[in-house]
Amino acid sequence: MKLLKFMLFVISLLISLGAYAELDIKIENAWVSATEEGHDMSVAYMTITSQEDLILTSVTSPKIKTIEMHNTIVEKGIMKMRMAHEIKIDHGKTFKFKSGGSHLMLMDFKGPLKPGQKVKLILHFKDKKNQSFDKSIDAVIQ
Ligand SMILES: [Cu+2]
Repeated sequence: MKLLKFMLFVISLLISLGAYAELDIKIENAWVSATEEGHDMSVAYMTITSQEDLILTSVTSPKIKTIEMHNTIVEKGIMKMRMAHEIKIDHGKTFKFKSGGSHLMLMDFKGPLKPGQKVKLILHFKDKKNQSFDKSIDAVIQ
């Protein structure tokens, strides 16, 4: 009986540790700009908060063929977009993909992105130990 109780305790501890690990990274306010029929380019925004330093290496989606990470820079007074091969997420800070700043460009997709529907986005990260992991989210089209 004591052994059983101990095992249950270990199991509950493992479950709570798992839940804690899940909470280390928060992805919030993910949304995709709606498009009309015939258009195959859009943009996605979100905020990412992590308790660990991370590198976002890419973003993919089953529905969207190409997703690029872009930074916006100003060169001689002109706003330009530059593709980023990775984006650093510093621990304890909130990183924002936002209008006029870093953003995700969605390209090569079929059909309109209708307001109210969702697009599954998979964020691919690397941690400090160079270990890869993914995080799936549903971005709302609006
Ligand atoms: Cu762009």
